[in-house]
Amino acid sequence: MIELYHCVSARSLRPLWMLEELGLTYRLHMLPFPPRVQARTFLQDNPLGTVPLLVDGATRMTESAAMCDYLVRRSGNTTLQVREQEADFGAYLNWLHMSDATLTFPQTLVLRYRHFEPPERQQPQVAEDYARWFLARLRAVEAALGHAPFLCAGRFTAADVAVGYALLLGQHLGLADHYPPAVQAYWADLQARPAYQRSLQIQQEAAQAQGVDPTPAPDLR
Ligand SMILES: N[C@@H](CCC(=O)N[C@@H](CS)C(=O)NCC(=O)O)C(=O)O
Repeated sequence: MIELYHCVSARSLRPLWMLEELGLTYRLHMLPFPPRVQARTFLQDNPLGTVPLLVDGATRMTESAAMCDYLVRRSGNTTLQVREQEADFGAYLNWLHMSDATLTFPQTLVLRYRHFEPPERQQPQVAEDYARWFLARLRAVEAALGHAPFLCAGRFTAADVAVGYALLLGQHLGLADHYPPAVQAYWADLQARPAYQRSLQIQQEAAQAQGVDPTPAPDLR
C-alpha cells in the first residue's frame, strides 16, 4: 500500500493528483501545517518535517515532482510518462525539475515573507521581487504552450501535474490574474480534469475525517 503524508494544497497535492490520474490505491495521512511545528512526531518519519512524504515498501521519497514520475513509472502507465525512447524525454525531465526548483521555490519566499512571518520579520520587497521572478519564469511555460496544448510529448503527462501545482500555488498567492494568456487557458484546462477535482475533494474529506484544519496551507496566516 502506498502511503502519502499530505497537508491541504501543499506540494503534496502533486502526488495526490498523480495517484488519482493513475487510479492507484493509497492511504492518505493528513497533517496540520507546518507539520514540523504542528505534528512533531512526523519528524520521526521525515526528519525534514516537510510534505510530501511518500512511503512505498522500502522506498521513502520527499520530493513531490520525483514522486509524480515514480508513480507513473511504477504503475506501468505509458501515456502519463515520457519514456527514454521518446524525443521529448529530456523536455519531460526538465519540466519536472523546473516545476519545483524554478516555478515553486520562488513562491515560497513570497509566502514566507508576505504571510507566514510575524509582521516585524516580513520583507515586502523580497515578496514583491520573488512574485515578479516567478511570473517572469512563466515565459518558458507560455512559449511551450504556443505550439501544443501540454508541456511536452503532445499529451498530458506527469510534467503537467508537477507544473500545474506551481500554478495552483500562484493562484493562492493572488498571482493568477497576471498569468500570460496561454498559461491561463492551460491552467483552466488542468483544473477541469476529473482527477484534479477529485484530489481537491479527497483532501477536504480526509482533513475533516482526520480532524485536520481543511484550510489550504498557502492560505494560512
Ligand atoms: N522540494 C520539496 C519541498 C517540500 C516542502 O518544502 N514542502 C513544504 C510544503 S509545500 C513544507 O512541508 N513546508 C513545511 C516546512 O518547511 O516546515 C518538494 O517538492 O516536495
